[in-house]
Amino acid sequence: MTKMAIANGAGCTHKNGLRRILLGALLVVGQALSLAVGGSVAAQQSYETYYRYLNDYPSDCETGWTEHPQGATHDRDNWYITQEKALWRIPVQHDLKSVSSSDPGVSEILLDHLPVLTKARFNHFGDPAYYEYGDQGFVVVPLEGDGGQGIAVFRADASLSFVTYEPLPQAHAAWCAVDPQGYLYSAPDYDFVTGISKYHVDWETLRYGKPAKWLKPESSLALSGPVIDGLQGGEISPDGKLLYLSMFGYLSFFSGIRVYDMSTGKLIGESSNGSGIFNFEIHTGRFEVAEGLTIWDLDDGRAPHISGQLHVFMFYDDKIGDDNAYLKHYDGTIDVDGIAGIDDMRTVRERTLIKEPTHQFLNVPFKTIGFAQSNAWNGAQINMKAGSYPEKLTLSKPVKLVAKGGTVIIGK
Ligand SMILES: [Ca+2]
Ligand SMILES: [Ca+2]
Ligand SMILES: [Ca+2]
Repeated sequence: MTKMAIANGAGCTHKNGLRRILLGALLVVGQALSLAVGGSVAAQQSYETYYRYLNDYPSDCETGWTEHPQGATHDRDNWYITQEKALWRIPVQHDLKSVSSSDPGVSEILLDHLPVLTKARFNHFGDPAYYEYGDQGFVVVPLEGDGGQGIAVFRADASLSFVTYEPLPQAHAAWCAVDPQGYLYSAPDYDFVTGISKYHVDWETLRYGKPAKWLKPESSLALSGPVIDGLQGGEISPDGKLLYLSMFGYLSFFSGIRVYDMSTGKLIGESSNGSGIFNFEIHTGRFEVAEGLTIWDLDDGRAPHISGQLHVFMFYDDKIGDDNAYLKHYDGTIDVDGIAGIDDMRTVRERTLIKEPTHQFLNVPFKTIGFAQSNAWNGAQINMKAGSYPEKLTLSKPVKLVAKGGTVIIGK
């Protein structure tokens, strides 16, 4: 009998803390159960992975920001949401289901009210990104138009004041993302995408003025796996290791989220449609469209009805008023419950496939830690409900094991 007393409860968001607990957990298991974990495991990459579908909120919703929503980013306390011709700043405590530009704390700026951009014939904001340099926060917004593509920079405060823009040598600019070092990424097109472009940003001069040139192309990153089409959104995880891309493909028939390793460009996972843990349910037949995304840890309960870390937009035009939008939420956790859990993925699939397309997923825990691990991504957290798990466990992935609500006993 092995008693496991591993990091209890509270989610750990600091990567150093996570790494420490992770190694601690592996050490405990390795010593106590003499499992073949050793060097190969330590050498495996651990990521910030967000792939467990939680819910849609808002769901099938029509309000101020939902006509052609394009994507989002955030600072510590606010959402920044783009529509084709608008940029919103919405406090995190505000219910996204009902938003008006006259609500307290909400700001909105319209593309058509920015003559510098309309003169340059830009007509479309894409999925934005946020970066803080010194004490100044910036929202960078990809621009598309009849005169070419660009990147616009706005101050991330209540004024949303426009700083400057610079043309981008790309055929399209549906999204941009910024990594922890301040490099900006975008895709050169939205169909037939096999890699992403990287740009150096001169944040220092952006902070102090309106420089003529502040973007400089760097070498691009090739992506492995199937060619992408209908690419709409991109985001880099806060640890800088993973690239999350959202797309709705008519050529490839793939719509949803793909996740790539930023150091190798290797595809490490993709969502499924209507089933599974990484569920991105989308009905392209009824013109549902995947849009941009952001990664923001909202497990602290500040955002009404929203939790998780990965948040992805989808919308469709129901022909009545504004488009109806969904915001899908994901985290990096798998629950295990030795009594009420399931140990057969087919069960999950059958249970979800017979359901009407309500964008809901029957999120049931797994029965065994081993089965949870086989469905976990590197870096995932496995929450074990207190109790006995009479299984022979071999850990082969860098996962974080957390005992929830009491003692967990493995192997007897
Ligand atoms: Ca778009
Ligand atoms: Ca974004
Ligand atoms: Ca509508």
